Amino acid sequence: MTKIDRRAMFRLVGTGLALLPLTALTARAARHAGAAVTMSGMAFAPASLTVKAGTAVAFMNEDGAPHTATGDGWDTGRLNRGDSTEIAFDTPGTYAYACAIHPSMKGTIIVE
Ligand SMILES: [Cu+2]
Repeated sequence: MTKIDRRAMFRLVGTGLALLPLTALTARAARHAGAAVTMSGMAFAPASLTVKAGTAVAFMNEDGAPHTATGDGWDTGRLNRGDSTEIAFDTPGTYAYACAIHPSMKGTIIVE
């Protein structure tokens, strides 16, 4: 009985530790939240956005047509009118992206 209780406690501690990095990531993203890119008139606005590392960028579709913001290794998925998705940019660099449905729609996120 004592053994089982100890193991259960161990599992709880393990679960808590596993959640820590996720919490830290969420807190960091929230600190710089507020940047947004609008999909409107078949274009991303602003087409080029500069943010600090750790910023969560919200992509919001205001068009009748569905759009995505699709970069190298990241993707908002299909967003219909009124939908939005946040992508966190943690590493400095220049991130080009396009709409997977309308490839002529292009944008860039610059992370400093
Ligand atoms: Cu599109």
